[in-house]
Amino acid sequence: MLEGRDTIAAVATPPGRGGIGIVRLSGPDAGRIARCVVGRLPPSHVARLRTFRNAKGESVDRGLVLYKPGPGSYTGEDTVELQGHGGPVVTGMVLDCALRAGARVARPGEFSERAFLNGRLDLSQAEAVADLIESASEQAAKSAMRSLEGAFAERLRRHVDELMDIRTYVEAAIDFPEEEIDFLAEPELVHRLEALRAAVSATLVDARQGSMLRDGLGVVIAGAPNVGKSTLMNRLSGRDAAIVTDIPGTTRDTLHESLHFDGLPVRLTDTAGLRAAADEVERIGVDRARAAVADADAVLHLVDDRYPETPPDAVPGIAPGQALLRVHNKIDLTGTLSGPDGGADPPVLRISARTGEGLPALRDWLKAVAGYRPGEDGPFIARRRHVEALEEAATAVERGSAQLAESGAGELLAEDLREAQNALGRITGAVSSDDLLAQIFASFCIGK
Ligand SMILES: Nc1nc2c(ncn2[C@@H]2O[C@H](COP(=O)(O)OP(=O)(O)O)[C@@H](O)[C@H]2O)c(=O)[nH]1
Ligand SMILES: [Mg+2]
Repeated sequence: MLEGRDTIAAVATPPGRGGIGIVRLSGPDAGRIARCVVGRLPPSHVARLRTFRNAKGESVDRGLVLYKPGPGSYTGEDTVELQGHGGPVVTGMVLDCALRAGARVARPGEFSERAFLNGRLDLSQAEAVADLIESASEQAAKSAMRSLEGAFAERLRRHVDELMDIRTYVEAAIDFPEEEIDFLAEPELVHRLEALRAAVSATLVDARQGSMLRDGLGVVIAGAPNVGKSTLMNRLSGRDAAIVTDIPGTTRDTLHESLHFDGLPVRLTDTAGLRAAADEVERIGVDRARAAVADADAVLHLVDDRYPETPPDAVPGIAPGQALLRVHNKIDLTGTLSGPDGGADPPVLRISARTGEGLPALRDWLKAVAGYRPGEDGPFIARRRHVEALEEAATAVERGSAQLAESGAGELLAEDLREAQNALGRITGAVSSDDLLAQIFASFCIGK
């Protein structure tokens, strides 16, 4: 346990009126401070009714007191919960009693930060606490719970164990080159590296799904004026979010809608038509469209099916690796059948935003891009930073293996393995910086 910490206090229930209001204390002085407020403390983990009193001995509230001495508490420190009546004034007065008795107001996420620093949770689990609280769908909540229970942490631990094992072997082989056998040439090593790469990649696939559940898929509708972008936006979101007219240049700003496809959260953006803008406002709109495209996970490039002979322009702002679908709209006017154009690159889909024809296929394509497996909850919740770290780890292992295969370069392999381990360590918090921790815990709520 970490020494020299002060004792923190916060209202842990949401602001406003409710059945109960909980003031939570954590730190070496939690027991003493609580005794100032409630008199005698109940035994560990047993709730007892007490009157809460201020420094003058006046009763402020009455409720249950729960005392959990460290290290067997959420934070790993001595903690006390004062469960009084849920009103902003009364909980404020109880908190004040605790502060006057020597506690300090907790920062957002400080309880969870202490849980992490005291080794009660790894960083991925601490983040899962916040993700559980913030989850916007049942799937996301279930996945966050599995992360909190350690499903993600356990996988990472296995990767790190295997990495350390291989590293030890490789470093020993480098240090004792005079041995008869070339240990680096052993096929066993190649197999282990391949198995590790495959395992990390599998975790990466699951992490992408988990991060998609948390952050959703960013989808941008782009294309020339009047092709039906806003009509499609309204169709997919099921409401008249965007103004639709037959006047080119109607949409001058980017519009956002949040929706779900089968539990997959989607952030949909409608953009101003991409063309040489007629005025200043439209020019800004086109710039924003370009920026939205650059940020997107998937881009729907809409074209009018009546003019298929015009070769569609490239979408400005799109990067090589981005998922792009060319969508021919208004097939109700051309009589073309809906559906995909097999083998085209980028893939082509024919729809009518007006009649809704072809939209199920469009949704399916987006789900496929997200790697979304409907009905499956995903084994754990994850964040973008986790996905990036896993990508880094997988790449480092792959690069190391390649260098070994090409030139028997043990030193380079060892360096790559070290890099992979560091990347994974950033997820669990084994490797962390104060900045990273501050950034993560600042997004938590007060009292958690
Ligand atoms: N017939 C037909 N008209 C459509 C379709 N989608 C959009 N439109 C019409 O095309 C015009 C331009 O649509 P709008 O959504 O504003 O296009 P945007 O400029 O790309 O946003 C409007 O008159 C729409 O009613 C479609 O699938 N079929
Ligand atoms: Mg529009």
